[in-house]
Amino acid sequence: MIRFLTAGESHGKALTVIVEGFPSNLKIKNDYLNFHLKRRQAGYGRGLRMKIESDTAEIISGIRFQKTLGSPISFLIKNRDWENWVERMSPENKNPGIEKISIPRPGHADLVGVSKYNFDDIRNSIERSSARETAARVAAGTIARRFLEEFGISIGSFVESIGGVYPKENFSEKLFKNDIPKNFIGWDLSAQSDRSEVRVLNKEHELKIINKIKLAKKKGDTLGGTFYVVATGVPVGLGSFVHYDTKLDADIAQAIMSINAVKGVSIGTGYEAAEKFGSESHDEIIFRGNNPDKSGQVLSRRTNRAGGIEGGISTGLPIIVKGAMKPISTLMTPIQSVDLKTMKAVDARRERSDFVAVPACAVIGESMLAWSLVKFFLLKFGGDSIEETKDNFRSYTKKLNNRIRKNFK
Ligand code: EPS
Repeated sequence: MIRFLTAGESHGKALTVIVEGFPSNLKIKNDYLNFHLKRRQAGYGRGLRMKIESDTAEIISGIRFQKTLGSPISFLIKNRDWENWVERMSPENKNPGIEKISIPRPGHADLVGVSKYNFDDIRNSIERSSARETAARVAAGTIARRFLEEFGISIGSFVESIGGVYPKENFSEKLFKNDIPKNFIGWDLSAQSDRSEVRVLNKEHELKIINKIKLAKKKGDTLGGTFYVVATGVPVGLGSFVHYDTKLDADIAQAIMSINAVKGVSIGTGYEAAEKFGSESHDEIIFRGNNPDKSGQVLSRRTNRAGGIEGGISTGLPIIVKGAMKPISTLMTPIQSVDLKTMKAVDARRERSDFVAVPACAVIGESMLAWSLVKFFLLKFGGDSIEETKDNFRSYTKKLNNRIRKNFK
């Protein structure tokens, strides 16, 4: 079973990650990790912090000569901003005069954090609840992504909307219709969206969104949005219907929902399906005859409204996940809060933050989806070395079609 653990405060010395359970001999280069870490930092609407940080993962263990060893992999991602916080974040208490924060921001973890952990300073809540932690997740998720590539599984994402600004033509419609080019891979989406400042697929849409963000900034306000993460090449049979916690869609939903500020997740047509007739919602099963698809399958679906998962199990079609991120909760024109020192109504506290982080959220979504897929992939195919996993994978996929035919003869 793979697992990862992250540690680190937003303005502490560094973030650390321990990643466990990957087979040996998986090739991975430091540049590849840093490339994906950098993608998470981009996007119009981020705050000044992203000008300070330049995330790179220092490999501490588990990788030798650009290959995994099968032992725990660990990384260190330094917080450059720490230099400005040495005293405020010190593990020692040499300067008791440091100001304590007593005004919680609505929507942030400030108030629930001090309530739960019995803190006398909101700073203690702010630090670990910060989305800075997601840099560590991207490092872990990038190992997962690299692993999936070995099996032809590719992941990409795009932003669908920010502040309610949707595109005229929504690429998700094409995905649901299964009307995508034959050699389309998930990464194609990111290759295109990474060129946009807000990670959308269309220039006109980008301009409209940037104008909306400018308006939010002018008002001292923030915005959220929606994004899609798509994985192609996923074999039939990841996940299971036997238990609530073995369902692939349930695990993916948890993985995406765990990203800071995400309030909604759906798979395939999701909420839209709830408004339709069954005949408009389900995907007709088709037999491809002697014309198997890329994964060698002869049975498929005409459309992909299910988003690549039926009964908690992958169908072999692209996995389509949508996430909804609420607006950032630090507002430069604040809404009302209560000062915990005086218990009087006051404006919420302002502090440096982002105006929009949906583009980054989509990149983190890629890592979380990769993680979830590898979890189920290794449960099914196992292996202590990547070579062993490949043998198991090939033997399953090669025999899949024949098994079905034989069983029903
Ligand atoms: C965050 C607040 C901002 C963001 C931060 C998440 O940080 P700061 O308070 O230092 O300006 O920039 O995100 C990151 C640092 C990051 O790497 O994504 C928050 O309150 O969640």
